[in-house]
Amino acid sequence: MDTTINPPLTKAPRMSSKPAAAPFQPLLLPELPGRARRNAAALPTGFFYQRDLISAEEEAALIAEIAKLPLKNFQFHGYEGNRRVFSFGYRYDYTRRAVEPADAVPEFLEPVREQVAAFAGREAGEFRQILASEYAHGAAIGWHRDKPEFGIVAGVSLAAPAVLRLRRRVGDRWERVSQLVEPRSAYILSGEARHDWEHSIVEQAVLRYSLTFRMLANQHRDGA
Ligand SMILES: O=C(O)CCC(=O)C(=O)O
Repeated sequence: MDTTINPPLTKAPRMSSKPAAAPFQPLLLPELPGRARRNAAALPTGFFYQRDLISAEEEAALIAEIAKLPLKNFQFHGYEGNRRVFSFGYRYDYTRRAVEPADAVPEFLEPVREQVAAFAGREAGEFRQILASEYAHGAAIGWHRDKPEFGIVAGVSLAAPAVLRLRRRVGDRWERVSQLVEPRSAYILSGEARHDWEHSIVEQAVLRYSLTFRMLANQHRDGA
C-alpha cells in the first residue's frame, strides 16, 4: 500500500457541519461468547465509529433510492452470496480479480459521501467506490479483508442494526471484538483495522442496508 496516498487515520476524525460528535464509545456487546468478551479489550487501531452520521430523513431517502436499484446477488468466485449489491464508481470482479469501472456515483449518494468524507477527514471524491448492499433476513457477510486494491473503507448502516465482528490472528488464537453498528451510524476501517484485522457481519434478523465507501489504494490509477 502506498501510505503517502492512503495513510491510516491516526485520530478520531470530527464532523465539521454537524453539532460536536458524541465522544467515541465502543459498544462492546454483552451477548458475545465468553472467549470473545475476554478478548474484547479495545477496538483495533484505525477503527472509528460515529453514531447518527446522517438524520432519519436522510436515511429514509437513501433506503428509498437503494431499494429501486437493480441489486444482484453478490458473486464470489462462482458462488452466490445471499446479500444483494450494486456498485458505483468501481466494482471488484472476482473472476478477473480486478477493479473495473462501474456506473457513475449518482446525485443521491453525494450528500452521504460528503458526510462520510468529513468524518474520515478526507475529500468526498477520494471515496471512489460506493457499494450498496441489502441484507434480507438471514443474509450475512463472512470473514474477509477488503481487497488490497482498495484503501480506507467506511460503512454507513441503514434501516436496522448489525453486529460487525473483527478478528485478527495472534499466535495460535484469534483476538476478537465486536461493534454494534446502528442505523444511521458510520464506521471507518483504516490502518491496522483495515489491513491486519478481518471483519464480518452477523446473520441479519431483519432487513438492513449498508453503503460501503472505498478509496483506491493507488489513487493515481486513473490519473487522479
Ligand atoms: O454491511 C457492512 O457494513 C459490511 C460490508 C462489507 O464488509 C463489505 O462490503 O465488504
